[in-house]
Amino acid sequence: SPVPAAAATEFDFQAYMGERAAAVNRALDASIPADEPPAALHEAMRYALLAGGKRVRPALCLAACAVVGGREAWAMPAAAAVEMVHTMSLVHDDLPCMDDDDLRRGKPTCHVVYGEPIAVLTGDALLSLSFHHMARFDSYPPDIDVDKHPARVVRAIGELARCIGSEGLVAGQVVDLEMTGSTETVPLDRLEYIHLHKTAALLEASVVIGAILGGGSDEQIERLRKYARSIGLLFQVVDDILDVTKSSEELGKTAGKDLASDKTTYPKLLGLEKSREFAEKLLSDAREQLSGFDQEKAAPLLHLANYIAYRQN
Ligand code: GRG
Repeated sequence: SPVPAAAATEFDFQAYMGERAAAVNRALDASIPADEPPAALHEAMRYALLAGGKRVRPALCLAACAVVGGREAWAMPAAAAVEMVHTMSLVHDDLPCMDDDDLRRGKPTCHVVYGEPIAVLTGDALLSLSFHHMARFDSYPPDIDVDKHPARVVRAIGELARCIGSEGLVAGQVVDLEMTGSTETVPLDRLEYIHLHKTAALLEASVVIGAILGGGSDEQIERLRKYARSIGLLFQVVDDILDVTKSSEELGKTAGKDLASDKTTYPKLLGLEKSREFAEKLLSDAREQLSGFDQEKAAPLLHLANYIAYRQN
């Protein structure tokens, strides 16, 4: 293994995530006025954004900033921004014209509570706010390098925009929608395209912009980009595996729901064993990208990868 066992045991991952989530939640809470008009819009934005969620993307952003030697506070506006983008993508994904879901993060979805027009506009406003929040100078602490930081912010904003637009998240959603309702099995390369765009692209942006704002070198940024793409795909492969194993446990059968349903998954295309092997390969690829960094500073990213690989739901 490229990572010493000691680094893997002496790190309190739960405490790490809890502290980051609390700090990010404070930044998100402060970013949207509770009592300014239009009240319905700000209320809906706060409802969607402060509804819980694991805050994995902000944690990745802060950890990437730290691994290249930056202070986490330099990347906090970006960490808040990636959660705003993630949340708006969920709000739009839940709409009746897309996935038509009534529940999200254990609560009624935004359009169920506020109506469809407000839910669409809540997503639009959160997307705009993400860039506004990163661009405004007063989001940053006083110890940023005033000569270098503005250029890093511009680069980070460009990176985020690219990863979520028609080359990234939105592209993944469009191709996924094209596949929905089709009775044909999605080929493996198409399935991978969907996951790399719909899920991995925002994880990639989170990590890359954290590293940019932390002052990472181009080489460090590209290594972290590869790390993020591996864990992004891993996230979905594990999701597919859990879908099968969880539903087979619930049903008390060996054949799970997704092996029988129309949705194309990795277990359906590769079988459960090969899917698990693929997940192991993605995890080891991700860990390998971290091997050149200071191991103590890389511990959060290592544990985030392990968490994505070994989570139970
Ligand atoms: C980004 C401009 C723009 C538009 C959005 C609707 C849409 C276009 C994209 C849908 C993207 C989507 C729903 C991707 C799935 C992402 C995913 C893996 C969600 C689950 O993430 P977790 O487990 O959730 O991190 P929590 O609730 O913990 O944050």
